[in-house]
Amino acid sequence: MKRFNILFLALLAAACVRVAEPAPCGPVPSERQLRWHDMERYVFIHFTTNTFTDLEWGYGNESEQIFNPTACDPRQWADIVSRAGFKGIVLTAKHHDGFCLWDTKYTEHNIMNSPYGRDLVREVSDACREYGLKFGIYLSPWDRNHPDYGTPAYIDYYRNQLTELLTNYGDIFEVWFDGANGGDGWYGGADERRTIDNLTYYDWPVTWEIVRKLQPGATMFSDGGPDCRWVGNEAGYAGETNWCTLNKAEFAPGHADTYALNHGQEDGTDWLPAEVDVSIRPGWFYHQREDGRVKTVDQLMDIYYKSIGRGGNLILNVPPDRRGLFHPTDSANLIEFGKAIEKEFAHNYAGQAKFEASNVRGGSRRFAASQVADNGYWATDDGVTEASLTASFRHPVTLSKIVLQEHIALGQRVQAFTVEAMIDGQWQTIDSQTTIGHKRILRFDPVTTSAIRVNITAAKACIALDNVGLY
Ligand code: FUL
Repeated sequence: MKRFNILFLALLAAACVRVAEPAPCGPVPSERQLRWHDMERYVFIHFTTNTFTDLEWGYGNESEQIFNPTACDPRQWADIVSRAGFKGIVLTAKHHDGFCLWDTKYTEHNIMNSPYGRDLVREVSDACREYGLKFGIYLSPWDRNHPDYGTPAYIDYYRNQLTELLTNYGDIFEVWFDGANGGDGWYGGADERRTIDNLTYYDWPVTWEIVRKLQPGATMFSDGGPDCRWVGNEAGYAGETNWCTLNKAEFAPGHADTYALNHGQEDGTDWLPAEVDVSIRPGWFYHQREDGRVKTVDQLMDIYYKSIGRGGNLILNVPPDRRGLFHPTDSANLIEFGKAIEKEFAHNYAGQAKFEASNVRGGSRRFAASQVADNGYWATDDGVTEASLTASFRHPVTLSKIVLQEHIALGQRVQAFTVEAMIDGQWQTIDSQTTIGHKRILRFDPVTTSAIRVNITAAKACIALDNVGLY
């Protein structure tokens, strides 16, 4: 008996010796960025005088009197957004026309002087909290209304506005810095041309410090980060190859190499993942003429797979109409989109599979999917950059989607992989891809199979996968 106890304890002790975690590979995400990755999808809301003038880029000479939504209800927006399973809202507190949706003390060109007369940033942030959503702001650097735009005085004005927004409306999860400045186009009510140098005028590092100080949890978006990057298009897709790393120093708001933004840079110096911004309508603002052109659930699902399914986050724009409500078609499609995502990922067959790997870091080759090896994820021994993970089923299952996630807390590693299915006793390749990152979803024609094999065929360092989902 005694002997048995000793043996048992020895075995237990051996089991408890933690296998050393893999060393980080290249740049790794900050805690803030990891939280951001987990948000995956949120809604953008474009609303300003443009909604009433039918423009996409207001000139800046609009009267405050035209901003007059008759039934504005941010609680309706938040209700629909949360019912669709989105995690937050980013509101255009000020678009390029310069009209401010909050009670700012720095300009009269604001909502308090409109017939609406209430602080909409306050109302939206309150509604977000009520519906369990995070709240973020967009503050356009380009301002076609402000008389000082183009001079250093405007930068002070911009920073003062930012300070108001970051101080008075609770926690902000994201601050969106748009790179658009209209080239050397017409700069507003004053009918003047004012050219700025995108690279030097805004002196971004100083502005970013304000965000860090006032809202340390907020992620900052721009063409060059510092926390997440533009994906290089407004059509709703990340590159099939999508690295979360980028040479940050080569990018700045308004200074974009769209190919690199779309694909990332494999050996980039910084963790700078892609955010995919796209509108549910052709325009960013509501136009009645586009009521028949709201993206369908199928189109939205396609965007889902090409954004979140390629390791990016999705910020989907849903613009309120002139009443200040989501249009019924937008609302219905958004909710159905949320339901479609839930339905497609309702049953994960990984739970009933037996997993086996060709290499497991410091240990046995067999493990449960739920506790993928020692550290809660599947990792291979140092130097092992090619390995296979096989999920076998007692009875064949029909699958059409595979979700893979890397343990990105330690960096992004996988450069190439294939997926095979055992069909009628033969392995058949069903897809061959490159990067994984935060999440990779592969869609394929349904296969009835008794086993699935994921072969990592190239990686920058040993493999570390967090999750395998089979649907
Ligand atoms: C662009 C802007 O010019 C559009 O109006 C919109 O705000 C989009 C999200 O970003 O750069």
